Amino acid sequence: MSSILFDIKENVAIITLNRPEKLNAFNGEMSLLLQEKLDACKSDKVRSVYITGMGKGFSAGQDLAEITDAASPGFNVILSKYYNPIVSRIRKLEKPIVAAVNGVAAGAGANIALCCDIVVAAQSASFIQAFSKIGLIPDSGGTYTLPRLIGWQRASALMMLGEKVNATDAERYGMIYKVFSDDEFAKESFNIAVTLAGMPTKALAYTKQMLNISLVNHFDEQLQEENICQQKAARTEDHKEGVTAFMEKRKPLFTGK
Ligand code: LHQ
Repeated sequence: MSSILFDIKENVAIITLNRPEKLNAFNGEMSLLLQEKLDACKSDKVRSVYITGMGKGFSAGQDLAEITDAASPGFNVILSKYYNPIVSRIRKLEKPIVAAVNGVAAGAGANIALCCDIVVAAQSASFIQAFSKIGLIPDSGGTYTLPRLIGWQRASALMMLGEKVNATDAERYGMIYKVFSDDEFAKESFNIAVTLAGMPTKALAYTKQMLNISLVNHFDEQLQEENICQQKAARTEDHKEGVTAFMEKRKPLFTGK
């Protein structure tokens, strides 16, 4: 069985991290497969992406057995070939990505989830910046993403102490968007991805692009970028359809064009 499952339903690409006996910890093969599947999401058939974990965890981050193995490629290769290309693809993909955190998300597993566009969690899920417990620093973009999500102080404490944050607190901190009860989680989280897949795909891609650059731009630069991007959005068929549908008092039918 592959360590990454991939399917497309209702224009949603469903990516399932699939090493449940290891809480979906990543080995090299799995990291490369995830990159491959994220690339497959560029297809026009895909209008949103849903990433979740098989079994009781989302992902426990790096498979620690792999880094202690004599054949381990070393940390430089692990970061530059395995993890950084994953989070970079997630931020650059021109489609909205939902991380549906079904259980524990630790280390790189947490930071991969947190860089997705919408992060939701089951009530029993949790998030751990586990790195300090093994003498490492938060990677996979965690030192960039977490302080921006929850503020410097909370991020600093969580990264240094390596404490587990439950889903309710994660929502309260603004680390994630919403928590669903364990019973409702699969349905409700997938509904978000289906809703996104029926929305104006290009406008969502431009929104994502604007959010990405807002992290580094000054206000005036951002206003200019918004102006340029809004003109691109205005040229899409979905913009025309949205306005026409509003005027005709009917539901819009967006095609992603
Ligand atoms: C695991 C793992 C795991 C292997 C659970 N590996 N087997 C690192 C290095 C290099 C460069 C790049 O960057 C990185 C990025 C990173 O991600 S570093 C951080 C790596 N992750 C961790 O340190 C987390 C380690 N795991 C845990 O602390 C716990 O397992 C958590 C808190 C995630 C879950 O605890 P429990 O719910 O109590 O589950 P468990 O500990 O009993 O785990 C279940 C099984 O999964 C168990 O196997 P077993 O055969 O005993 O049933 C664990 O050994 C295995 N597992 N995480 N990362």
